[in-house]
Amino acid sequence: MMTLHWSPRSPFVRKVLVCAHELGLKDRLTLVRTLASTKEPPEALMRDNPLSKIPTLVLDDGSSLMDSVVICEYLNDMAHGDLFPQAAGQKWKVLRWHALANGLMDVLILWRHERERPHPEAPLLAAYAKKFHASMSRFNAEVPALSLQGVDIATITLACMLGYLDYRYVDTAWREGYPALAHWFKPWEARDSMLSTRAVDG
Ligand SMILES: N[C@@H](CCC(=O)N[C@@H](CS)C(=O)NCC(=O)O)C(=O)O
Repeated sequence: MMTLHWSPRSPFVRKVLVCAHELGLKDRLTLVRTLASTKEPPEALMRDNPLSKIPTLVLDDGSSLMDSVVICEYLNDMAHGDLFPQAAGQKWKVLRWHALANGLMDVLILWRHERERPHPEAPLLAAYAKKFHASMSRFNAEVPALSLQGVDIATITLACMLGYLDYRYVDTAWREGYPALAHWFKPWEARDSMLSTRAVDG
């Protein structure tokens, strides 16, 4: 059994859970609810991950792995899965899309922190919005190529990023601005792995 520092709201944790689900490993994970407060890093989490970030996976021997993509690759190897294609033609395509989707998730977290501050910095808000729209436009334009991809670390991360928009960024009305991407997301929303890991408050 492996223990995952978990929150129902984190898109990075969701990415790990969706991978585990798709790989048939979800019952091998014990979830511990961990509040990764940025201002008050919890001791219990810091013992397993000095960066105080979730997801963090604690293995049977007490050692731990951090950063969602590392955890996902570990699970993929354990299950002999194919979420990380190795053939050169696929590998760099998938790692690039993963980096874009994951990087956009980072931007969304920073943007949210900024906009919830009592006095947000206008230039920062504008820069986050600019990066958001540029990245979304890029994905929207690449939907024809994305549609040829199956279930892999890139498409899972992109789906979790879009799921996070539906949770925290409803105000962006992203489906109206990026209809091809919205169409791409439809079958993803209906997957068991996505339905059983939806973000909830609490
Ligand atoms: N690069 C990390 C990002 C994880 C991350 O930012 N997690 C957030 C929650 S969504 C967190 O733990 N924040 C607490 C902190 O940074 O203090 C990954 O991919 O796992």
